[in-house]
Amino acid sequence: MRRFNIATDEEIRSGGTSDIYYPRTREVLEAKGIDKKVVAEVTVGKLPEEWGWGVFCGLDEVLTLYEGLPVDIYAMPEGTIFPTRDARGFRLPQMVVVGKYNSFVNVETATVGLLCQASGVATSAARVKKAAKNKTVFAFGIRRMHPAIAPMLDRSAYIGGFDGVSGVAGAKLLGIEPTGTMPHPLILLFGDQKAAWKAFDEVVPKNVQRIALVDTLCDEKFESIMAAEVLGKKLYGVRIDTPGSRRGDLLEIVREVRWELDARGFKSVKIFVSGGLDEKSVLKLAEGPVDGFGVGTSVANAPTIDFSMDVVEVEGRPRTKRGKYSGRKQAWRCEKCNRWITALHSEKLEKCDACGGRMRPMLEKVLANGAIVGKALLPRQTRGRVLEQLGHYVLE
Ligand code: PCP
Repeated sequence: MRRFNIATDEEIRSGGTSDIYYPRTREVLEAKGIDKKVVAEVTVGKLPEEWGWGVFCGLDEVLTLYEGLPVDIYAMPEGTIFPTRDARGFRLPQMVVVGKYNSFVNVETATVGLLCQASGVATSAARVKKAAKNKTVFAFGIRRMHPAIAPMLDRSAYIGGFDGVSGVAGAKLLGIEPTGTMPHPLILLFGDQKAAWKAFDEVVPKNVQRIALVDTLCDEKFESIMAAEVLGKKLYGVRIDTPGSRRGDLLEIVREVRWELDARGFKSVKIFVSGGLDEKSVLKLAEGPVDGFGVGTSVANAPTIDFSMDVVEVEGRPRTKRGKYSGRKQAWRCEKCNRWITALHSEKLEKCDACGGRMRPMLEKVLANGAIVGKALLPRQTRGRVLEQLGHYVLE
């Protein structure tokens, strides 16, 4: 019996979460004895919110979806920052599936959905991380989303460049310690901030940073000073989660807190800010004396990237619908200047036509006749790859 409103692993893999027209298509094709080899290509029409680039994420679950199916998959490595079009304006493929159409038609819906949501979250996270400059950013958003997808959301935010995640299951998947401070109810149940901070310090393991929440009962400045006096050197930082109704100028509140802490010798106490933050507010606050951010809904509920999957070749012949380019393709990227070129699969590009750098084919074989191939990177390595590339891109 289904207790939560979620699909089981088996339902997802067997097409139980498909749009109905795909199994019907398969039924019709099978009834008429049509079983053709195709190339299906994943591309993006337009990125949301005027984003100029996306972070490719969700391939891990796509491979879980296809494992055992008699198809080959070629994809950009997870964590690749991609444009939707190449340097000349041609659509750029992010993934290609090669095999009998009937063998994967039932998972087409799930394929696209896995990539659309994970890549949307990873891209939003990368943008927030870039907006934060060199400051720390933690994912706090799973509370606003269905818990069944919390691990995927945390993984995507981390791959996008976030430094940590609050979710227990997400952190476990990533092989990292979950990150969190303390919630308002802790203070409210003690009815006294000092008692709550002291109790937290007494009970919680020593390896957990002591970050006091300082906006529950009084002014952030006075609670910050109080926390520093109560916990002394043990206080790692304060978290300011000022309610929207009291915010006024949050950057100025942060400056004031920094000033007053410094004036009393608490220069090492870090300042974290959370609550309703997004790319724009992080960009502004990062100019001030903020050491880190907790960002939730704006990233967990990021717009999806509208990947679509289209047949571009049937039985070795180029064939596709209006609005798309036919033929199996490869996406090439210049190792030197990051220029992207879409080319037919039969073409081999050597040198970049702009800078002469070496062109690298970015769609690598990741599934061979249903078997996962290639080297799997750890999430922190994929995240590192995103952070490395982020330097080449700007927030638009
Ligand atoms: C923080 C804040 C937001 C959370 C974190 C971030 O919660 O109030 O609710 O999500 P957001 O970016 O979507 O706003 P806490 O202060 O920890 O929540 P609580 O009131 O439960 O203590």
